[in-house]
Amino acid sequence: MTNDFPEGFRLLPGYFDKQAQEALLGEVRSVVRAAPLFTPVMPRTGKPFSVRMSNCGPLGWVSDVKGYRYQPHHPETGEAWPEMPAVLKALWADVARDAPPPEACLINYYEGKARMGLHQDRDEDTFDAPVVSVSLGDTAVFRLGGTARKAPTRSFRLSSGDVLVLGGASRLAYHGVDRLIPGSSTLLSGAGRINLTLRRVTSLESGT
Ligand code: MD3
Ligand code: FE
Repeated sequence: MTNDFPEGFRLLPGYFDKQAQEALLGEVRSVVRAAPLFTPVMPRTGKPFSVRMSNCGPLGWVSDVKGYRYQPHHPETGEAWPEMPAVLKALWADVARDAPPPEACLINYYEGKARMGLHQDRDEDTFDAPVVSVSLGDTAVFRLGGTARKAPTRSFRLSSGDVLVLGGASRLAYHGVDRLIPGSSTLLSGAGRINLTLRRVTSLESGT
């Protein structure tokens, strides 16, 4: 059936309860104090993203006119990314048991009409490890397709506290965020949504 979830795709609704979401939000706020949100721009065109970003962990994902890449420092402050909070390492250990440790946690901050177009995550040197994502704040209307851009897509909601694990065939699936549902969560002081995406970037064989 074309509309089944791909192999390796796991949605864990409510993985983090309200109290755990509050604690995680505190960790994110302290990361963002040290590594302020920046506005990435599209390679070549310089068109700004509608989502603002930061990172924690040894490597962070950035996008500028030169391209997409992982780097060990913040693009504006030049400082090393803050350490990945223990709770996120524990999440990875729980849901990505067989994979080497995560190297990057991308923090996406959505406000208002922010969205993310359909894309694949393929800036990593290895696709063996899953991608693990955590949603906080307003519910997102999320779109998941197949490994070909033209494959059919399905849409579903990601709510605060939900965890997604994208392993196996789903690791290279096209995906995006169509929109937020304003007022769907009271976790953040204003409206908005935070998504945390944990990734292994280098393969163990190639070293860092
Ligand atoms: C499906 N972020 O940062 S998270 C991204 O909600 C990204 O901010 C979205 O796509 C967000 O690259 C979606 C869920 C997600 C993350 C990675 C995936 C779904 C995925 C990789 C493959 C397939
Ligand atoms: Fe993505």
